[in-house]
Amino acid sequence: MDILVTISLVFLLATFIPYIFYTLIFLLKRPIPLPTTKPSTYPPVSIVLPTFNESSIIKKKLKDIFSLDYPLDKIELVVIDSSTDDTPEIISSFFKDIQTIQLILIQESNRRGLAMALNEAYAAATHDIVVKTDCDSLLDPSCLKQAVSHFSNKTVGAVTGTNTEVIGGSQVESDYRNIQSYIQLLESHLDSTFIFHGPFSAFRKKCIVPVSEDSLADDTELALLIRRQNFKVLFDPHIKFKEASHSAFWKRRSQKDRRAMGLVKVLFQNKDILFKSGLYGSLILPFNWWFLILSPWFILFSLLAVTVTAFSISPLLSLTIPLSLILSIWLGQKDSLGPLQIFYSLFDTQVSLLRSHFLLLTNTNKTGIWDVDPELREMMQ
Ligand SMILES: Nc1nc2c(ncn2[C@@H]2O[C@H](COP(=O)(O)OP(=O)(O)OP(=O)(O)O)[C@@H](O)[C@H]2O)c(=O)[nH]1
Ligand SMILES: [Mg+2]
Repeated sequence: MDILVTISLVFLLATFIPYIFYTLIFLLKRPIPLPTTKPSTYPPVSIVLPTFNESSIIKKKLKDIFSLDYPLDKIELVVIDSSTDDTPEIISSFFKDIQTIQLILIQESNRRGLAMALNEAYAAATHDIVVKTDCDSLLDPSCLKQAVSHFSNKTVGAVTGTNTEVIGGSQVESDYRNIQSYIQLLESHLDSTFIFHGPFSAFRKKCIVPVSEDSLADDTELALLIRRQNFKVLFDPHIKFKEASHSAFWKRRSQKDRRAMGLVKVLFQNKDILFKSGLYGSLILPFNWWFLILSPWFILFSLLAVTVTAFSISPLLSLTIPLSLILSIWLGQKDSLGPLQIFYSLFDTQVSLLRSHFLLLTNTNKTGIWDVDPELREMMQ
């Protein structure tokens, strides 16, 4: 029994080691966000917007792009659309009398998946800085200026920002984003960050290469491919956006587990640069392997060991483990765990990752196509 308890504790500790280690380096290095510098010039920028059946929110998104604090005549909007609803018609009529932002509207004959659509849109973009944004997100007006300022540094190949407000008010997502921002800030300070976000990522056009056609994490994959070319790929918390999300356990699974699958796939596809390529390959990638690939299994083994220990004392006692787990999930998804809520957000992430491993092993979603979440679109309105 003692052995099982020890095993359980060792696994639990192993789960948290990367978090503890990152916290210690964070305290040692005390990374601060890169200073906000106004760009001296405003270079032309291409904004890429992929759309699939977004008729309920597309107008709002276009208005959001027009409210950016940036000379609008320096912006080209590349929309790549595979809708079967009237999204492209709404876009065309919105742009009918517009003279500032130049529109390039590419209509796909059928839905091929986001990654393939983006590869085509990036190739069509004509400017040296290319920003990618999702329809179901809102941008802070200053984010384009802030992102552009980084590209005057020739070593920077890409930059992403942070979700400062979760539309819909999900505490689970908000806690997870806060933790992730610390991780990304540290990684950026050390070298480059691993995860890039769909609502806002900016890339140096000459560094853009096609991502895998079935990619489920296109922004992270592209950032990594740019880091492979020895450019820095940074996180800047001054680049702010809003995105909708759920707290409910089952509703979170479809979005979060798919994104988790995407990240795990990117790590596997690029395992050849593990322990190479400076601190990125020798520290940041290995720790992301630990966060994303090892930790979920440690949690599972730890729970199993504790359940077996409880069973060896009394079968009835062993029931308390799954029951307390269910109770924690029930309270956590209602954002009602008080001070423990933040741990729940980590647990929820680990659930996604573990499930994503099983989904990948069973070859689920090989196409890179998924159902767009209508409830998240409603929250946007
Ligand atoms: N052209 C094109 N755009 C797509 C396709 N799938 C999704 N999109 C668009 O890509 C952006 C991101 O898609 P989302 O479905 O929001 O992806 P997500 O944010 O990971 O997931 P949810 O918000 O949970 O639905 C949105 O603007 C979609 O309209 C596609 O197959 N083709
Ligand atoms: Mg989305």
